[in-house]
Amino acid sequence: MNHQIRIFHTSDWHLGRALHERQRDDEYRMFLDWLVQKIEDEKIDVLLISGDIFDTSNASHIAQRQYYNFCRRLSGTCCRHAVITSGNHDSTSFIDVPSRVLECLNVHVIGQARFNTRSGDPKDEVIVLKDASGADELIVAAVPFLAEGDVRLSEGGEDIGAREKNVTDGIARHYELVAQAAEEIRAGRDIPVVAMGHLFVQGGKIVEDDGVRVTYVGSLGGVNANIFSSTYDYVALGHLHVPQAVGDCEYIRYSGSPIAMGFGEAGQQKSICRVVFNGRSQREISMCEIPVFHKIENVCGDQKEIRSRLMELAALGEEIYISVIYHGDDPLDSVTGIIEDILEAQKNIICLCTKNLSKRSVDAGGIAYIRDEVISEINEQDMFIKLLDTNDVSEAERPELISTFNELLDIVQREG
Ligand SMILES: [Mn+2]
Repeated sequence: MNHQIRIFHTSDWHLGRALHERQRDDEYRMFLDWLVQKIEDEKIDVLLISGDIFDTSNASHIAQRQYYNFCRRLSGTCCRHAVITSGNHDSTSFIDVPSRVLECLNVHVIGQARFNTRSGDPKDEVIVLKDASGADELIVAAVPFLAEGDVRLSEGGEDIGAREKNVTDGIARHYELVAQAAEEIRAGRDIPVVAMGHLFVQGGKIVEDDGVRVTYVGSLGGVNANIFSSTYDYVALGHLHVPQAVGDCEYIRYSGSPIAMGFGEAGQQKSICRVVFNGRSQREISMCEIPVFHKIENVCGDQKEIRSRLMELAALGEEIYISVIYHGDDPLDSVTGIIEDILEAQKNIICLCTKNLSKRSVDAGGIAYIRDEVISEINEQDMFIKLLDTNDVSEAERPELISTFNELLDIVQREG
């Protein structure tokens, strides 16, 4: 008689993240309330969170409180275990430091990779979860985000291509070693092994303005899905914010972020992955849809179209964040005035971003912003690209510069 185990897989919460200058603590609170309730309603046994719990390495007090409160509330539900691994946005030590205390709540965390090319034991990244009677029920290969230094020794004088290959080979080796350790622990028993990961797997879909930060320059193509050995009965991924299976492997999945991270994700159905095992062989994967806790929308068109959509949104009465994208040919001043008059009168519409894509402005040198972008919401990498653009740095020179910049940034962020 097989034992049923019900799993929720989520990732990329980015607690503390703002949409432009707007804090989204209320949305996160509603999401976390919803999740606790959903876990109860669906009698979930295990929750997996595959990285990017926090948006930044020094999370705000509110974000931290939301995290710890959630862990505490979770321990009062039917969910027997949570496994949380870090993503590229998380501080590894911030995730690791409270591990002993969180163990008491049956929340297992892995911030820093537990082994690398020099030291450590792959078994330390394998977590064995027990059922109510104390028997092993699920084996989790809890691999956190792997930084370059976790998977390879640095070698001088290699070009970008060689460096990229060394990183992707190192990641593949890491997953293989954890798979071997998990297989040894399974020892032929009918217990599923689930891998976690926070990385870009080839073929993954991303959209513009979805808040995904490129992790290693050069490895934009990511690792191949075949690095996940047949040991793994499910692979719970984080990093990409669009919910998706990788290639045609239904069991290698990105859960996606629970709320839209930017206007590029407006209207996208967000979800949590639901995985039900009855032994290894019976596996059901389905999506649990997440409601929208705060509407966001891109309002595009010429003056007339924008105006009419704004009036429709005003009539809804519900608070909504919008981004206005103008495509018309009227002089900009008159359009801005009309939009601002409507927004002034309709308090439920909050405009966070406006872009001018009129033919006139594109001819005059590309996208012009009606209002300046807010510096605080441009990430470091984008800022560096802007600097390269401003200085007319050629495409040929860029990879080296970007790579060096990212290396420095990584050092600063790790130490900062
Ligand atoms: Mn993320």
